[in-house]
Amino acid sequence: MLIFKSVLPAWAAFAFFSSVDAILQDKIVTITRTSIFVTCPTTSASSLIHSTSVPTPQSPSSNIPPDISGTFPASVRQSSNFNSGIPTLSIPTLSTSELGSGHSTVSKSSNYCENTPTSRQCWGNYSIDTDWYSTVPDTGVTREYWLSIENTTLAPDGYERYTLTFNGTIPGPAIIADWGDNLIIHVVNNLQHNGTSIHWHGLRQLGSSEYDGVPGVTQCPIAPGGTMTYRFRATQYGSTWYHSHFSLQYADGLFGPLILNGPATANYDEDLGLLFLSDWSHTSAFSLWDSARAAGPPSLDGGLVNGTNTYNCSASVDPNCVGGGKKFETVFVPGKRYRIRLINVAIEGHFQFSIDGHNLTVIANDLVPIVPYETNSIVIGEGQRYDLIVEANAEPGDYWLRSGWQAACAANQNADDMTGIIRYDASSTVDPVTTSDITITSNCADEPLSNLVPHLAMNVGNFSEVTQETLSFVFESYFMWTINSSSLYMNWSDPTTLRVVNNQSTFPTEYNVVSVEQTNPSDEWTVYVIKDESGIGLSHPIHLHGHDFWVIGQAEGAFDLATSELNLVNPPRRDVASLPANGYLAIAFKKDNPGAWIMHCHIAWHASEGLGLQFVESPSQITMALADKEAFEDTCVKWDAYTPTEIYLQDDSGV
Ligand SMILES: [Cu+2]
Repeated sequence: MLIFKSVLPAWAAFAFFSSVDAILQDKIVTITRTSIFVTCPTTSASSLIHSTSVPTPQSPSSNIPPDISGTFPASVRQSSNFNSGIPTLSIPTLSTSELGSGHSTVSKSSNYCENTPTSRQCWGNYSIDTDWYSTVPDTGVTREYWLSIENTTLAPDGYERYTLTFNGTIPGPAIIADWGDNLIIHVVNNLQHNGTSIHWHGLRQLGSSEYDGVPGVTQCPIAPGGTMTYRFRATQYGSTWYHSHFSLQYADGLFGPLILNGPATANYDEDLGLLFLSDWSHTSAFSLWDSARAAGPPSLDGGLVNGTNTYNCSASVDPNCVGGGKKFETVFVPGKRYRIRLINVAIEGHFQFSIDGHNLTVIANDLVPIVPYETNSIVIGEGQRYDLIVEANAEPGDYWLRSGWQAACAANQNADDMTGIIRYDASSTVDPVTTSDITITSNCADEPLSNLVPHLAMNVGNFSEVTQETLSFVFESYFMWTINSSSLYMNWSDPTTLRVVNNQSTFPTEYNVVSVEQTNPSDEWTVYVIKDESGIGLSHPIHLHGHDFWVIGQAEGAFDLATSELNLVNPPRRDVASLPANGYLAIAFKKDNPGAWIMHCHIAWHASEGLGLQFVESPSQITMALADKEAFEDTCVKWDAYTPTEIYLQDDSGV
């Protein structure tokens, strides 16, 4: 269903670029593609949406190394102890051997409660009421995954093009873990002429900031042919994704689902996994980059729903328009309640998602469970997630599922065709005839803040000042966004984190470093207001790494510290929120996670155009275990050894 055939067994040369310094796609790397996953068989998400792209979990005893000859050193191939080298987090835990659902070795507390379709608020000895910022189940489970980054010719919508993939598919394979598990993820860069770096979106990386995956911030890129092993703990739960944070790579297909099982604020019968909404181009994002930054982002060719769609090739003489694309489809059983983990991974585009004839119950925003609310459509910006419950309570039939492209936010050439199909009869093959009564809004805003009420109520604590940052732009030979007059540009060879652990306290201006120093460990917060004074008239989905932030203000118009209203009482809490056009976004976060954390716009073009800054938080407390530091430095040594032979030089912010 979702694995696309690799159309060309051997590669032809592609010529995408007009300038010699652009980053170009790699030549084919011959790989016998076998995706191997080694997990404990405990996950409760059925991930039906990914059923054909997720290999059957293997037991640890069948720890088969990936079939990529020579890629993994013997020590990795033969490792049977997945706990070795895992960072130890100073998080209080309630017990030393507790798990969520499906485990038999749990020491059960008097509050023990099984997570079932009628008790989704339960999670063993924990629950939806547990404060996950301070308490994490000690599952004792480590899950190990291998991701191979490859360039592959695919035709996701029936138009064949060069793509970048994890293990050959778009989206990549699902990484699934339980709340509290340790994760070890080996990333192999099988590209020949590009570095890479993988980010685990929304994860707090408490005590493991060096595995946040941002090139130039938390690591050097992984050189071609190289491997990097990311090690961190799932201290949160919910729906998120992993993606390349290297330049524009995720726009060419480098993204995949990351599901962390845990409790929920409403009951459901079946977990359908991540549902990816995206726009999609028929050429590489890198081939569009020069014109995008010189003349503005292009109108892309169409969109995908979970990596698939149909593009009309009937009248085309373009040899790449091969046809054969498919609509995303899933089948509902009448009366069942389905959990859909919705995500927007567009390069540039907002969606107003809906399913004809069905209501949506919203139970989480990003990695934060919320008080459930019901709606007939939901607005979702780039990088955001909403967990939805959909009850199969309509008259049995075929129904359109609509991404709901918001044309006022960005242009697209097939905006009305970003659809999938919900069927009640698996044997049906007809297109639905249903219509939508949704009016697509034009303001590119987030869901109303009043709808997004965190279930675990938390107020903003002590802060001493409100820092204001100004978003604007400069246009020299091309367009660059600026924050406080500086456009972000990261030196891939000189990552912030390495500077910090080597006790360097100064940073280049273009690193856009904002210092955050914790002086009172008990309860100290920082408040930032980003004001759009660019006059461009676009809203920006602002994403912060390393923290959930409290959305304390979000409005059009000028910010005035004396008169603008800031809500400090259980405001929405998440990791991406919209900065309204010509308006402001005010956020607060607790100074509780030492690290170098980038905050950037999640419109891919804008991040490449320098719309970002980085918080260097409590640098004296950023520590790295010796093995992690050695691995860090090894990645940099290999990157530095590669760069003299680099063909495609950095020509954007780097992130
Ligand atoms: Cu932006």
